[in-house]
Amino acid sequence: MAIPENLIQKWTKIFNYRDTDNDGVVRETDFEGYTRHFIQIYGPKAEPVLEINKILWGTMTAKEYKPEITLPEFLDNYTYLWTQDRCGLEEKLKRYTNLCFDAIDTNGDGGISLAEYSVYQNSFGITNHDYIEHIFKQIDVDDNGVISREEFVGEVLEFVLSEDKEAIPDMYDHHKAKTFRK
Ligand SMILES: [Ca+2]
Ligand SMILES: [Ca+2]
Ligand SMILES: [Ca+2]
Repeated sequence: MAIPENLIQKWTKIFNYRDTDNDGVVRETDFEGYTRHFIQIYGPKAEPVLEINKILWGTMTAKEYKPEITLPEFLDNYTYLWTQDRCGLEEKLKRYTNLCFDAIDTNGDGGISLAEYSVYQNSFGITNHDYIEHIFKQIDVDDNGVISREEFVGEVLEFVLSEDKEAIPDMYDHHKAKTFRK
């Protein structure tokens, strides 16, 4: 089954977003470091994310366990999952995004404000406020100034799994994160 070109482009962005040192390889240790950093920012509330991230690593390497993967391997694995086990992949991503939502919503009011979303982006070195606001506004589908759980989980899943060209194209775009201006 041929994979739509725009899905391949989005998955490539996800890989590059994870390959923070740009050497063409994502390692499980990088992945864990990223999650530990998340826990440092958000405390015990974020600890379940470490567990689900281990499961997600299993997803990224799909067919057999590997401590590191390259872009072609990653695309191959996601192609396999997208065609053979899309429901399983969707289920894991849903658990992951729900746990992330709980952590990012630091005041626990059930919504992510722009300030809370900025803390989240800043914690991964993304400090371009124009970019952060640009993505925030697109995830806030009903435009009420707050990202609800449904909006957050829905938009991330749409980015990863949907062929829909309307899915937020800049969400995991490291280049745009640096260069985007209003
Ligand atoms: Ca790397
Ligand atoms: Ca909140
Ligand atoms: Ca909203």
